[in-house]
Amino acid sequence: MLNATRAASGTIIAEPEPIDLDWSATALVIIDMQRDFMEPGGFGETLGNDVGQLARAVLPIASVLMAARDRGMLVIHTREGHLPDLSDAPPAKVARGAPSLRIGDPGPMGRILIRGEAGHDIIPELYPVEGEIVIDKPGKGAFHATALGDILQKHGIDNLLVCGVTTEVCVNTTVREANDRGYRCVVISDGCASYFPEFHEMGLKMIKAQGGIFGWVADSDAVLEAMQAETSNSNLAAGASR
Ligand code: C5J
Repeated sequence: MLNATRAASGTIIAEPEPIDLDWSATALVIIDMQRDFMEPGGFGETLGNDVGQLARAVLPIASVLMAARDRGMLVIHTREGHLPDLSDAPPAKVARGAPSLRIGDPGPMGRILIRGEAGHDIIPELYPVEGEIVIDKPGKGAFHATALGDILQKHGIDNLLVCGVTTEVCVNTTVREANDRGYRCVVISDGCASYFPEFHEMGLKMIKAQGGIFGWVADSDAVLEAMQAETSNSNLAAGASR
């Protein structure tokens, strides 16, 4: 249940402390909600993971995504993956671990973690709509070898609401990259998930520890409350000036 009084000015009730954002300079970044990580037969499962652990993030992300679309916020989806010839895949990444299938091998959803294959695409529940930006990234961080920085700068973005999978890998790496570039990141706790629940918890703690060394953490309800409060304030201000 949302409580608009708790976030009367559009401030997000976050940890380690509330954060007041300029919402016109805020984007929603959804990290790697791809079939390859979320569904059986993809990259995540070939590494030996229980992909069912990630499903809990879908509904919270969907609710924030809907609110972001309603208010015309910049929405960016990312996808981790590689070119079909693997020219952008470091051999050290392809060779790592002992997966049942390696990056580029044929699997039930097409070649594992390869752009254009069914497994590489975003899950239907969160599929991008026209106008939303999709960043294809070869690394764990969304800034490495992509145009994300230029796109954010072009749109005048200073703040990022970040969610997706997995908390301790691509979400954490992206938040650290963004923090070093001067962005304020609010990580949506229930909009992230890991194959390892304890890594999810620690991944969030690492972000908000030491006074928010990499960013802020808030749940989806707190983000929605703040969005709703800010919209009400804007509508009131528009009404008063008529
Ligand atoms: C991983 C990701 N875990 N999106 N990728 O390899 O977190």
